Amino acid sequence: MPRPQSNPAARGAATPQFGAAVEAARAELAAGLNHHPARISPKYFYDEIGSKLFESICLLDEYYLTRAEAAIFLENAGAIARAAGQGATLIDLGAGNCAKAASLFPVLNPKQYVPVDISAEFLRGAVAKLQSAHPGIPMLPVGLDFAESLKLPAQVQAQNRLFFYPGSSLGNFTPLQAAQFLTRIRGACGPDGAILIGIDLVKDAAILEAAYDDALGVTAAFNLNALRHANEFLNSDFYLRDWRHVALFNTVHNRIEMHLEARRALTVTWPGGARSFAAGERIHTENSYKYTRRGFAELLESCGFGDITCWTDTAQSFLVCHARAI
Ligand code: AVI
Repeated sequence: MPRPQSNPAARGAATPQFGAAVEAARAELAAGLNHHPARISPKYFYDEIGSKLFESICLLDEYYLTRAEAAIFLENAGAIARAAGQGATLIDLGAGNCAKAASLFPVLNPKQYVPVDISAEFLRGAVAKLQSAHPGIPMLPVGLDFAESLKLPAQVQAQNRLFFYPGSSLGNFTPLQAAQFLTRIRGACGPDGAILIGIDLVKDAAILEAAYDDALGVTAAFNLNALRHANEFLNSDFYLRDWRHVALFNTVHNRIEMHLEARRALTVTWPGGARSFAAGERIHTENSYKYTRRGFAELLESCGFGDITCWTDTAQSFLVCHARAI
């Protein structure tokens, strides 16, 4: 399952260590490679190199998502403030370096800021800096794999919760997983909570495919890095030059699919396993679902949200929605 819960660019590097977590990762990788078609979870993009590559992706001309979302926040600050109100408990899912939420502090004036990410360790540094810049906002960093559970500590205020989930990270879930996740957020909202969420919109396939297959080859390197990372965990012998990055828009499912395609017939081996690939055979590494404006509002409604206000950028490429728990 994808783990879009963290701000991947800022997530602490996952390096193989000892213990049950590594054994679980090895088992997951081996099972994925033995699957037909083969697959590797997108979480293996994000080691130290992969996180830096994702940061670079966000700067690329072709990857419009980050800029479009930032423009929406900037151009609609007043309307967002009116919809969300002041003094919320701002719960930032996948906060990473907390930069996106911090840019909204002047707009939202949160009463409490709760950055949530898989690594509490990583959050602490970002929060320490942020806290000295905003001494009046109590901050409570929470280390939590929130794709698994949204059980927040008791110190998180129950009233006026605003869940913040930007960056189209929801798009890395299947629609079913997305609905389950949104329903869980709805449950954690309490009676007067809300969500502020960013999602990428369906558009011309050429624009989407360029966003996931840039001219500089940064996304190709990001994708191939999953093999390098898999080698570290699994002790496998993926030779990266044997693989080619493929990004295509699947119009049936409205999703960008990323794959790695074998350039020749080859066999990958690891302790206790092996998988042969024909030339042209692929490993599926990521889905990034795109929504229509109406489809996304319907999804929010089906998960217990209402009173939905959405904003888009001038090119109508990206959507930010505020929706209340009803
Ligand atoms: C993290 N996530 C929202 C990105 C996306 O657009 O699906 C991951 C990504 N994959 C390739 N480029 C960016």
